Amino acid sequence: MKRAFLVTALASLALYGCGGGGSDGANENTLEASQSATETASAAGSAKSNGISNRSIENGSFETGTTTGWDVDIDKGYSSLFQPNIRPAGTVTVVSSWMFQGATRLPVDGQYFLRVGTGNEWFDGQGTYDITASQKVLLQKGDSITGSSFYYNGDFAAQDTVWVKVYNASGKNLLATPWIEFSGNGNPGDHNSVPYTQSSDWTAWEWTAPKTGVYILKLGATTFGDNRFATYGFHDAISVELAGMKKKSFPAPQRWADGPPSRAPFYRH
Ligand SMILES: [Ca+2]
Repeated sequence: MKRAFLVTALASLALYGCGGGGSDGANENTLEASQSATETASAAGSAKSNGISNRSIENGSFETGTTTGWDVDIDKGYSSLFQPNIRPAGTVTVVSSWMFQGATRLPVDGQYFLRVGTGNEWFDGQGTYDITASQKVLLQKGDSITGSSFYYNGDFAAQDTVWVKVYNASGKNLLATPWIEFSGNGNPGDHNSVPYTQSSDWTAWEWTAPKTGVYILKLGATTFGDNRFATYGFHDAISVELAGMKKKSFPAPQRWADGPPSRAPFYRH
């Protein structure tokens, strides 16, 4: 346990500062199906043109080797132990592999994938912090966003969640959680079959737009409390399948017997 912590702590230090500011661009846009793509792009204001007008995800496989196309937003917390005291709560990083316990996960598409993780920051207090990579996307009714994700359970306490969530255009209303996992050590009732220091397999997920409009896809991590022992979510091959042009669907592996939990049960260090 101590060694694992040192490794993740060093990784955290090495990656410190890799994040970045940014915002979700909270423009309220309500679209009607009759609007043209041009009107839609205009209404989207500060959002990226390609993500809005083309019914597609920009850099959804992260093959630029960067987070181009994604808005990175990392909450900050206060640590009386470290300098500077005000520190990013986690990291958003493009990687080419993930090694754990002698095993390696590689991309499901191309050479790169995204890692969104909590930190080893020893925050004071009992705050909640989000680390996210977001992208606005125009979808017509019946279009689907698909992708693959896995996670590394890096905290023996259930203080971290990693997830894929879909919000409305303002970012205020959560519409769906296509994928979520959380840290912990197999506490009774949490259905968590991935033990501490292990990783899940790549899992395919999908969400279909119920109506035409602009949506925000967020790939995120949330941590609560001291923000020690980092947990990571990994994401790749994110794209839009246009309505009426869908590939043959395949059943995603069933991780949760009773469906994904709405939130993790929190246990403190
Ligand atoms: Ca990729």
